Amino acid sequence: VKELLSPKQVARAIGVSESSLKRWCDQGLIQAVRTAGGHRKLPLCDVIQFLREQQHKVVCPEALGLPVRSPHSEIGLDRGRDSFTDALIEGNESLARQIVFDLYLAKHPICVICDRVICPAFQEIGRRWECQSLDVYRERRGCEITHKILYELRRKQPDPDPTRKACGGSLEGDSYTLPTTMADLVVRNAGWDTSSLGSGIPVESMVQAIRETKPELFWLCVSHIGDVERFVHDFKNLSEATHTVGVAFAIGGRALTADLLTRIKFCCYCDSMQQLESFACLVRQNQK
Ligand code: B12
Repeated sequence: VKELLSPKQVARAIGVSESSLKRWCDQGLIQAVRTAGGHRKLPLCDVIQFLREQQHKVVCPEALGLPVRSPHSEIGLDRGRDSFTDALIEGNESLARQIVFDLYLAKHPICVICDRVICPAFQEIGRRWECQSLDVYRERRGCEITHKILYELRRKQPDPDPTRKACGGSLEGDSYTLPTTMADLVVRNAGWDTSSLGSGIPVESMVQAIRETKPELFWLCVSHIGDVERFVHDFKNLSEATHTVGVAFAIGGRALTADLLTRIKFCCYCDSMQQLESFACLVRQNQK
């Protein structure tokens, strides 16, 4: 169900008069729907799209249910990354959320926020954990916070085309959840109707998911491999299933070494969410 806002709420959020806003609706600059009583209502995802495209300042984000404007609004990606890292380590959920939404409203693509803010924050957390300067609970709490933010960003995306299905996840033994959640969001942002299968899925079940859902695009996240030979074997089954169903098969993740990549068959290897987004856009255009 789409979240709908009144022109008054949106006008307050962006600091313009209600009549200007209604005019923009009538000119088709912002999508509006009419209620049974004839009143205009604006879907939140379309309002956010409009604000990003027009680079419109949001003076009162709380009127849109977004985090209160922070002193971080103009921070840019590099400072955003450092502040986001600190916020995760401190467990400051509202600040972490503010930073991501400020960057998002400042028109940074979601895949760039993932690659240049969220992933480096976790690399830093991993580095500190490795040299024992950070307790593991801080890492786990950081993952929880990030998942909540990614889900919230997902809810703010426009409805995808229901005929373009994409799904993916990680295999048994690989318990990393952030990569597939991120891939889901990034591919969805490229217009696909995505559903992440989650992590740690036995290969037979993943093959079954491909046969039953018949996606056009499938992603496999590979962050951890316990037994390389078993992985190569499982991968072969998966690769055959994607081939039979005719699925564009994208893979990525830190455990895919150059050597391993020569032993497996796939359509596209991506080492970033930006590459995954480009691939998703390309497949969407080519398979119309
Ligand atoms: C969080 C975390 C965990 C959590 C994950 C929780 C969760 N719910 O996801 C848990 C607790 C599961 C965990 C466990 C382990 N971890 Co750990 N973990 C991390 C940490 C801090 C962050 C990883 C993460 O999710 N990053 C976010 C993702 C999205 O970023 P990324 O992996 O960098 O992805 C980039 C690209 O690879 C690409 N990408 C990734 N996946 C995909 C998928 C697709 C389809 C595409 C297109 C692209 C893509 O996009 C991203 C670029 O923007 C890293 C630190 C680090 N440097 O990465 C250590 C780290 C990876 N872990 C490590 C280790 C050792 C482990 C364990 C083996 C520990 C143990 N002894 O049990 C286990 C293995 C678990 C398993 N069997 O799967 C080491 C690995 C060392 C090595 N040489 O390989 C690291 C590097 C920590 C360290 N510095 O030592 N871990």
